[in-house]
Amino acid sequence: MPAAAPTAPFRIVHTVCSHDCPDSCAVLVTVNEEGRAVKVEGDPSQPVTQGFLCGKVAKYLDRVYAPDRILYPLRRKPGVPKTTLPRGLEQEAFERVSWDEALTAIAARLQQVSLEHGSEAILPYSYAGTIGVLGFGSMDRRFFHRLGASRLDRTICSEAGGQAWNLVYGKKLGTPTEDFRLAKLILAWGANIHGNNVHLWPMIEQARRDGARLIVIDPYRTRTAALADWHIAIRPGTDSALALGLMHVILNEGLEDRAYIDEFTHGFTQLAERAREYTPERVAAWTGLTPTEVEQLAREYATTRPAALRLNYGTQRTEHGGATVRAIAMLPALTGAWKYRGGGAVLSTSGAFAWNKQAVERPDLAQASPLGRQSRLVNMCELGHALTEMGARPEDTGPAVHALFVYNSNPGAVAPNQNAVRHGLARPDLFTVVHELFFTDTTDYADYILPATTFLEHTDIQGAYGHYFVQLSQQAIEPPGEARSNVWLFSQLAQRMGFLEPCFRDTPDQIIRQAMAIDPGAGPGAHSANPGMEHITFEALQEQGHIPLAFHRDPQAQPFLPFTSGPFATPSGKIEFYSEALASAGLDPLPGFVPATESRWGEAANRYPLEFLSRKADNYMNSTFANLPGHRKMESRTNQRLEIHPDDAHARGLADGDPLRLFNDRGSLQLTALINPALPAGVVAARLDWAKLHPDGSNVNALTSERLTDIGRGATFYSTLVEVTKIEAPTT
Ligand SMILES: Nc1nc2c(c(=O)[nH]1)N[C@H]1C(S)=C(S)[C@@H](COP(=O)(O)OP(=O)(O)OC[C@H]3O[C@@H](n4cnc5c(=O)[nH]c(N)nc54)[C@H](O)[C@@H]3O)O[C@H]1N2
Ligand SMILES: Nc1nc2c(c(=O)[nH]1)N[C@H]1C(S)=C(S)[C@@H](COP(=O)(O)OP(=O)(O)OC[C@H]3O[C@@H](n4cnc5c(=O)[nH]c(N)nc54)[C@H](O)[C@@H]3O)O[C@H]1N2
Ligand code: SF4
Ligand SMILES: [Mo]
Repeated sequence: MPAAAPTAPFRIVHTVCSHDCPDSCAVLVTVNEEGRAVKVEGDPSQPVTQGFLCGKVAKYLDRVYAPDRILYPLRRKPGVPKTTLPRGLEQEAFERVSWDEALTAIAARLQQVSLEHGSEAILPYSYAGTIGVLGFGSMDRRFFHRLGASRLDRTICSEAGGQAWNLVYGKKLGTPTEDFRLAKLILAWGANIHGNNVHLWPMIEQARRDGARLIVIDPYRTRTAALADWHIAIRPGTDSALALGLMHVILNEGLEDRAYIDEFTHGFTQLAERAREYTPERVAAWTGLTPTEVEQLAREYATTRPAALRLNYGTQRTEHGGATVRAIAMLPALTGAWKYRGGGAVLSTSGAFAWNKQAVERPDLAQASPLGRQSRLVNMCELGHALTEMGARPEDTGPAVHALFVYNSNPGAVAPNQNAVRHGLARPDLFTVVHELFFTDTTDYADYILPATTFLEHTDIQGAYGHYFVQLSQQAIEPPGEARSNVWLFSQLAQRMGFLEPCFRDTPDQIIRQAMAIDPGAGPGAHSANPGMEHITFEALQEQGHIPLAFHRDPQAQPFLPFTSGPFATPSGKIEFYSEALASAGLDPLPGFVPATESRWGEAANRYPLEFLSRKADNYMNSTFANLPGHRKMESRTNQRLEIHPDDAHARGLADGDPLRLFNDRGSLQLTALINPALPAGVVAARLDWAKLHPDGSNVNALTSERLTDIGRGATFYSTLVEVTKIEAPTT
């Protein structure tokens, strides 16, 4: 769908960055008369994008036109074993086939697996290669529902925090990003703003020019932490103790907002009783702060107005991440910070977008599948288990996995317990299809590799988890080679499978209208029927690119103050300090601190005494971009380094630059030491990268576990214990 008629030598197309980032930038793509994209820039008219892109997407044409992009469908050559392939030589393990051959063969194999083992033996594996509504989950979901494949529980990122937030507030809404400008105190809690949410930064800068203070709570000294007025280098996984300690001080000193609490919250008495246990002294012992710091932070937070809390997902990648997010999320309800424009909190804004998921994903198609019902759920954090020992646990139901269909994800790099994952991927009897743009840690194990598109090459519609704009991403250029979008792929595959339902022939424009609940029979100019989008038409989006949700249309005249008028979408209709739902699930109805199994207080710390943060790179997107030389250069300071406190390094005879082995029971990894006095003692950190770019072919996820969080069954990347030994020279 071309955006504008190619009359001028150049045309500018409104797209949306579809990478998994809260900012969801409006990206203007300049396309020349040969149809080649020659420039990408942030749209100056989008109030959050404000005309700039992050460092990684500013260089996006390096990705679109990368010489190593996969351009054609490929099939594994007969007899070539499944193993990690040397970079640059991947092509040799595969042979080019036509789309038709590939689709026919894949459909036949899926049918065969379904007949022999049952349709649940097929497992889709996808996450957030694109977060566009269509690309993230539309035709693919229809396809797998109709097929009766196992359903994937997409928990790897935000389920613990998301569910925890919803237990307190009922809906993922928060302070608008633009309103952070008005704050007098900004608390960035487990939030790497420069790295992961850079469009919040100009708002913070403006607030600071007007006298605001920035406090960062993060065990790691991020660029944001280094620029803060106060960096609190808390020990990983102890944030709930700190949040309860703050409550303790706030209540002791009468700094809470009684009127707000009485009107809008549930369970205050029980919470107050719980908070009484968390004296600054006890909290200090767990968190590594001093008691005075706990008191100072509490007073500053409770007495500064407006106080804005940017809680990102860092704290919930820990074993008790659910309780942690609940505890932190309660703070603005205790102090009434929500009442002031520029105050409150934001974890995610995604709850504001009421897409018509039923129409887009068609879960009802499961009835027509061989199972005649919804299939089993497989937790994506347990991929290693699912591929190697399905059936070994009492809770496992259904057959072993015999076919794996990967798209929008690179589990060979990003999934925990990498050695188990790879062991599974290497199974010769496992049929694996990967829809990708590059030869990744996962494509090395594929039977078929299919070429995928970038957001410049397909049409999509997108909300955001960091702002309140609906945006249309128009196709700017033709896909290179034979790259095809997710929607196209699953539509074609459905035809090959003989699925006759008309929804498998829907075009992207039709699915966009379905997502927006625009009556398919209505002509041009018909409005969305989704709450908050009633003023939006498809044509207006084509013209304007981005349109704010109804409540955010005129922020000057009508600022959006979330959680200032009830009832809320919780069982009690109030903000829940105390959760009956958790109590009836046998969980603690109140937030509390419990040390992680893999923490300095755990039994395993005798053997593996160091707490390991396997962090994201500021200039990659999880594993995306790590193959591009320009992006790698921006990460050169910490490439394949283990950051370690001087005391911990000294105890192991390590000097800066020494080669070392990082290990635990699950795996090991060679890195070199980077002495970092800003880390808390006992905490080490290394970055997520492609495994195949490490000398020994493993990345940080060789160390992480499949243990799940307390709430939401999410991933616990940041609750990992390790030990380090010096090695003489790296072996490859
Ligand atoms: N540049 C860049 N941007 C990204 C991504 C990327 O990989 N690179 N990833 C995207 C994705 S998938 C997501 S989900 C979002 C998430 O964005 P964030 O939630 O910000 O994700 P993280 O970087 O995992 O964690 C944020 C910070 O939490 C810190 N942290 C770790 N453990 C703890 C803890 O126990 N307590 C506290 N207080 N802090 C802790 C980490 O050191 C990190 O600096 O960002 C997105 N944006
Ligand atoms: N140790 C450690 N591990 C982590 C994390 C961490 O902080 N530390 N973070 C975790 C988090 S929060 C997340 S969200 C996950 C992220 O896990 P993933 O969602 O798997 O993220 P990426 O590594 O970005 O891989 C996405 C892949 O999708 C491909 N892709 C992009 N667009 C498309 C498309 O349109 N179609 C298809 N078919 N493919 C496309 C990209 O090329 C890329 O290889 O990683 C998790 N893993
Ligand atoms: S990754 Fe985030 S900051 Fe960068 S362009 Fe995309 S949405 Fe914007
Ligand atoms: Mo994520």
